Amino acid sequence: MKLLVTGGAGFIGSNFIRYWLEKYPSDQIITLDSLTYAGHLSSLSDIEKNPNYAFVKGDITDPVIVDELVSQVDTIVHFAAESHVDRSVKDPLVFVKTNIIGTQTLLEAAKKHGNKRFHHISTDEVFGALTLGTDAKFDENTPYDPRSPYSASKAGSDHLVRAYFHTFGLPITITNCSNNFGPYQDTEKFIPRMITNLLQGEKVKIYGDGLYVRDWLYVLDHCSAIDAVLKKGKIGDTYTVGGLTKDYSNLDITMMILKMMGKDESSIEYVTDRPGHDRRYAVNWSKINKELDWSPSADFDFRLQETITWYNSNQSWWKDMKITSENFYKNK
Ligand code: NAD
Ligand code: TDX
Repeated sequence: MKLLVTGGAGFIGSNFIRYWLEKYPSDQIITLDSLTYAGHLSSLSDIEKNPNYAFVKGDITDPVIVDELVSQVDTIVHFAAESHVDRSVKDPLVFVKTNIIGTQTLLEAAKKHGNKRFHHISTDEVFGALTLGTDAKFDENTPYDPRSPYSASKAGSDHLVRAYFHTFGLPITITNCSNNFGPYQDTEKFIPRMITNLLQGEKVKIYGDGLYVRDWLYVLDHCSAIDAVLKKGKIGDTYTVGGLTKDYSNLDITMMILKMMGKDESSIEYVTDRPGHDRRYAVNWSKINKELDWSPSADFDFRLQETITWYNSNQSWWKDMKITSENFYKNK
């Protein structure tokens, strides 16, 4: 296969490229990434000399570069996005540009060049929020109810991807997954922010009462889910992907990390809540489990400990970005 991976210098994209080239070493990957604040070439430094890998710096909203690259591949795996909810509260416009116009630019090129296979990476946040203390979960039939500029722009991109399937017969699939964690995640996100704060002797910052619930998916499990959908997924279909079977609040996760890092509750600082903060996400992943035989590979606690070890051993990877992310939080 020859793949165009958008957003390959980001968290999940870089993990996906590494996963794919290890598993399918004769496949070829071109990645298109504009290297925003969230794009880090250092996440791909072990891959840059691989003859089956090429990096192109460019924007997914640029039809010229997108057209040229799409013409060279058979499959597009679309990760590139503005992905941080807090940033979407501060500056929604760039989310509309990248997430909606960028996706449409890619879809148009895929259509023009003979209906190329298109896999779109999306989020469970398009489904809105669930009530705390219930067993309700998001699945493929949950109505859309996005509540932040980020999730609204991702919802818009999902609708466009489905529209190109119904209107033009573009061979698409979509995955809507939960919160990823693991190596190479930017320190602006919850789990790496907590770990790196503690490694630097700082307190962790908990929004509001800390009783918000997310479903946590180990990033390489997400990559294997995308692999299953690309190889065996039904064209036109959506798959919801999650990692947990029970609820953990942000505070529960904080307590686990504090314990694993030999700290206690005195390292917690409660800070102002996020506006419009979604209370609870939970994902029913039984469709991808039954139809494509996918499931998460290990327990959450095991992967969390591995992630802490990775951040401890790779401080040079995150030291500079930590300054950028904490500056963002100071000025938001
Ligand atoms: P990220 O923010 O770490 O990386 C995004 C990458 O896209 C960066 O390398 C950035 O430079 C690039 N990019 C941004 N705008 C671009 C543009 N206009 N043109 C070209 N490149 C551009 O994001 P991530 O966490 O790796 O998320 C990847 C995808 O997965 C996104 O579509 C996101 O919505 C989705 N997703 C993420 C999570 C999560 O927990 N991280 C969960 C569900 C879905
Ligand atoms: O310092 C913090 N303190 C805190 O309490 C940060 C950074 C976050 N939080 C809370 C907010 C959320 O309840 O932790 C939870 C997770 O926050 P984020 O890491 O910002 O993730 P979230 O907003 O849930 O969105 C993530 O998962 C779904 C990704 O950033 C999205 O791209 C993805 O679609």
